[in-house]
Parts: sequence; structure tokens; C-alpha cells
Amino acid sequence: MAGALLPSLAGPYDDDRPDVLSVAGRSCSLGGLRGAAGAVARRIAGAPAVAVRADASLETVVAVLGGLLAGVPVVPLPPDAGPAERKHILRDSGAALLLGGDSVEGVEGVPVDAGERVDWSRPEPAPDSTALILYTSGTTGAPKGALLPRAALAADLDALAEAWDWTADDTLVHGLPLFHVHGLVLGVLGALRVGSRLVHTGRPTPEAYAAAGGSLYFGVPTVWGRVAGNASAARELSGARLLVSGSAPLPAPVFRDLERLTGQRPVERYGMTETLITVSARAGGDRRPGCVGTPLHGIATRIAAEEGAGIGELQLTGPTLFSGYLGRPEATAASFTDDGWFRTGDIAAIDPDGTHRIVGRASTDLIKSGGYRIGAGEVENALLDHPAVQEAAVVGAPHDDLGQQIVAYVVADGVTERDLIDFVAGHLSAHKRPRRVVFLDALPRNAMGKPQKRLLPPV
Ligand code: MLC
Ligand code: AMP
Repeated sequence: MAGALLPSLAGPYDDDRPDVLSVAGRSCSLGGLRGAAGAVARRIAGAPAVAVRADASLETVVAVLGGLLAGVPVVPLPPDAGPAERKHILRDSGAALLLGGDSVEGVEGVPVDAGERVDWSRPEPAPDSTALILYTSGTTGAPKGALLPRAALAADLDALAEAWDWTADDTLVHGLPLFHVHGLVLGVLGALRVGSRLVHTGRPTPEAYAAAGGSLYFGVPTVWGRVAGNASAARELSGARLLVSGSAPLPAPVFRDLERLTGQRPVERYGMTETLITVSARAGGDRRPGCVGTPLHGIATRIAAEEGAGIGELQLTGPTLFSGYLGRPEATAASFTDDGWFRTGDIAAIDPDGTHRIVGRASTDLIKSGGYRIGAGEVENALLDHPAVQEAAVVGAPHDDLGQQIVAYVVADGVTERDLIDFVAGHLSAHKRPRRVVFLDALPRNAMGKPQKRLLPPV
């Protein structure tokens, strides 16, 4: 890759193009963004990595951009991360500073001032250097840090711009969290790389989307389901150029309701933290419910270990892949086949015309709730940390609004459902909390003593 990851940040900070970006009601000019990010870059230059308390704010954007300017890997920390999750992410990543947060776990907190102005004009860091370390859940254990190189981000954003005809004339609107690929990489870095205006609505509510007047909208299926459930808000999106859904399967009824209310078919795309977005419907192409389109420029896909009729695990290669899990060579190696293809763990089918359909996941221990990826094992471990809990089994149960909701089955004494929900929300983060807790006398087990999740009673 030649050139800067974010060319728009490379100019002077006296550029006064207003309102290039607005987050939760606060706007910033392009020059303001350059100057404030420059101030962060000067402060953190040379650090091995910096964490950013990634709430939906202008300061989060400034802090992330500061890290990218300085070539310091950025570790977004969910703003509501409880002590266990926060400690793990800060320790595991080796972050030297916490931007926008108080000092914690021996990591010095550094305030971020979106009003500061410093001219930063250093050479662009190497394309293979790590831009972001994104913590993401596996089926068991604590989240792993996925290392995302600058070149992967650039390749993905360029491929998406091509697929969606995304240009500097667009205004992108979304209100997604700024600590995952969807909201941060696509939703912030994408707008800055393409040069389009960005309106981040703070929260992804139908009312906020309706009021924002964008041309390009991003949402997870839960957000689109809520928009489709609010006819007057949905109709306000009729003038948009493209409604894009991703991070979880978009239910066909939501697809059809959006088409009926807005007059346009949503574009669905598929991706993962480890691979970025790899498959998408095209702005100028066919958009069908249940279909995530065709591979993006540079991506090759294949279906492996066929389960009959062309269905099996989706594997892929290409320039958008991560460079591994931080400090976890075995987990990194296990996520690739012997011939170097990334194993997504998603079960897919490829139609004769090349259209991809995601039909499920290989493991039921990875849950998608509201578009968040949550490992059953991580929630089970948190529950087992509660002194009243003897056994725990966590599953994702179908849910109309969230896609899946987290349900915990526990063997426990002297504790209520609310106690355990709040315990997990407080230890990990709010979106990892079970929405339902079912108390059992014992977990169903097989002859070997292994818990049998498929024998758990439905809620
Ligand atoms: C409720 N809350 C609690 C609580 N109960 N807090 C502490 N303890 C409890 N027991 C609080 C929450 O903190 C939050 O506060 C508020 O209640 C509402 O929380 P919620 O009920 O969890 O929100 P909900 O409405 O369910 O959220 C839906 C949603 C959200 C769609 C807005 O799920 C969301 O933002 N999803 C996006 C996920 C995403 O971006 N995934 C992309 C992954 S990248 P407060 O103060 O916050 O209101 C990826 C790659 C790709 O997948 O392909 O894109
Ligand atoms: P994450 O690492 O949070 O990005 O989660 C990645 C997972 O989200 C993938 O492995 C899929 O299971 C799921 N996912 C993302 N986009 C889609 C989509 N359009 N349809 C179905 N599943 C999706």
C-alpha cells in the first residue's frame, strides 16, 4: 500500500472546512480534527500501545486518530467494561496509557482535549504495522486481541468504497459503538479515508437516524429492526442512497419492511473482527434477503468440509486479514488451515452465481446479541466467579429484537436472577449480561460428565 491510511488527516490544521464530523451532537472541522489528533500523537509517540476509553464521543475519535498518526497501536476499551474485562484488556495489550479515562490497573489515564491544536507531520508508519488491537470473544476463555495492520484497514475500506460507490459526496450516518470493526473501522476510519461527512448519532435510535439526513446509513440488524418498527422514522430514510446492514444476519421480514417503508432494499455485508468485511452486496447489484453478496476486491472464498449440498465452513484469504492474536501463536495458527486460509467458523453456501449466504455458525458457544459477539465460556466463567454459583451453562436463544439473547442456566443458592445479571454486567460489560437466568437443580450431563447444552430446557 502506498500513501497515508487517512489522507485527509495529512493537511494543515488551519483547514476550516466545518462539520466534517459530528459525534453525539458535537461537530469538528477537518483542521480541528488534525490539530487535536496531532496533540494526542505528540503526547503518546513512542508508546508500545495506548488504550482508549471508547465512548461515543469526539474525544474517542480524536484519541484513535492520534494513535494512528503516531503509529502507536490503539486498543479501544468498551466504556462500560467492568473490572474483570478492563483488567484483562489493559494487561494483555500492554497499553502504556489510557486515553480519555482515569488511571486504573497501573495504567496512567491521560485526558483528551478536542480543542487542542498541534501540527503533526511525521512520516506515515509502515503498512504492516499494527493500527488497532481489537479484543474479541472466542468460545472459551477471555477475549483475544486481534492485531489489525494499517494495510488491512486501507484495503478493506477501499474495497467497500468500490462496492458501495462510497465517495466524498456521501454523508455517513450511524450510532454504533466505537470499539468494534463496524462502528470504528467502517464508521469512522471509512468516512475519513473516503472523505465523506460523518454524523455519529451517539445512540443508534430510529429517531436519531431519521433526523440525520444522511446518504449512507450503517446499522446492525437490531437497529434496522427497530427502524422498521417505527414507520415514520423509516420513511425519513427514503431519500438515502444506501442502507447497509451487517454484524449479524438481517431477518428477511426486516429486509422486506425496510423495502416497503423506504423504497429501497438494504445492502447486506458480512465480516469478522479478524478479517474485516469480506463479502458484500453491491450498490449497483442484486440485493436479496438472506444473501450477503459476493467477495470484495482481493478476497477469495471457499466452502470447506462440506456438510452436503455445497454447505460448509466459509474460509477465506485476502489483504484484509488480521496478522494474528496478540501473544497467542497457537490460537492464531488454529484459526488458519494448513494451506493458509482463515477459518471463519461460519457455515455458508455459495449460489451458482457466486452469491454467499451465511446459514449458521459451527459453534453454538459464540453468541451474537444485538450485533455483539459474546463467548459463552466468558459469561460462564464470570458467573462461576459469583460465590453462590456452583455450575453455569450459557447459550444464545433466538430473540426477535436482539437476534439472540444470552440465557444462563445456573445451579446456585441464595441469589436472584437480577443479582446474577447485574454481577455479569458489572464484571464484564453490560452487553455481555444474560437477559434471562434459569435456576436448575443440576445441569444435564452425558456419561462422561460433560454438560449437554442441547438438553437444557427452552426459555
Ligand atoms: C441495562 N443496562 C445495564 C443493565 N441493564 N447496565 C448495567 N447493568 C445492567 N444490569 C444499561 C446499559 O448499560 C445501557 O446503558 C442501557 O441499559 C441499554 O442497554 P442495552 O439494553 O444493552 O441496549 P440495547 O437496547 O439492547 O442495545 C441494542 C443495540 C446494541 C443495538 C443499541 O446492541 C448495539 O449497540 N449493538 C451494536 C453492536 C456492534 O456494533 N457490533 C459490531 C461488531 S463488529 P446506556 O447508558 O448505554 O444507555 C462486527 C464486524 C461486522 O460484527 O461484520 O460488522
Ligand atoms: P465480530 O467479530 O464481532 O465481527 O463477529 C463476526 C461474526 O459476525 C461472524 O463470524 C458472523 O457470525 C457474524 N456476522 C457478521 N456479519 C454477518 C452477516 N451479514 N450475516 C450473518 N452473520 C454475520
